[in-house]
Amino acid sequence: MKYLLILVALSGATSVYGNWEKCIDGDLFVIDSLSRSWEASKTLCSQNGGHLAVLATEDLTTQFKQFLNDENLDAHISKGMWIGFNDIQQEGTFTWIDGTAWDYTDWFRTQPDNNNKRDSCHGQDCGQIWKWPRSNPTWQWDDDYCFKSKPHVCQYESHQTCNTP
Ligand SMILES: [Ca+2]
Ligand SMILES: [Ca+2]
Repeated sequence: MKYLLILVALSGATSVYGNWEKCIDGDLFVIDSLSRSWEASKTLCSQNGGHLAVLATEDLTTQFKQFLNDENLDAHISKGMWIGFNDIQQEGTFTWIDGTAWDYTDWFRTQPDNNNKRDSCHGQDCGQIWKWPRSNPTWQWDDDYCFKSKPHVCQYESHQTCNTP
């Protein structure tokens, strides 16, 4: 009985928050609006057979932003979503978690700033796609505190959903 109640609670959470899915170039991108730390988001994606989204090219990024706009995600994702890069290893040197070459960037004009007001030891080391200012969403990159809780985007490469004839 207790187990059943947990299931009910979980399904309730799904309807309150929500997921959005889109196939781009054969990969499935899934936005989970439930807030978690960057590390917890990374773990969740890999547990499900994917990884945090690697938006490593302009073409992919353009298609991904089109998806955000088509789904009107401004209304659901208030501050930003974790994606798959960080500069945890070496401050100022950002890398994609899957080893993809770092040869395209889409930073918001004031970023990355490694703001350290809330973490003087590490500063901001984890990547998000972000809309700022709120009145004119840009959906560009920002470095933020890895401990902060926010939605995230998982990427599932060559996913069956996207490759069924
Ligand atoms: Ca940093
Ligand atoms: Ca920042």
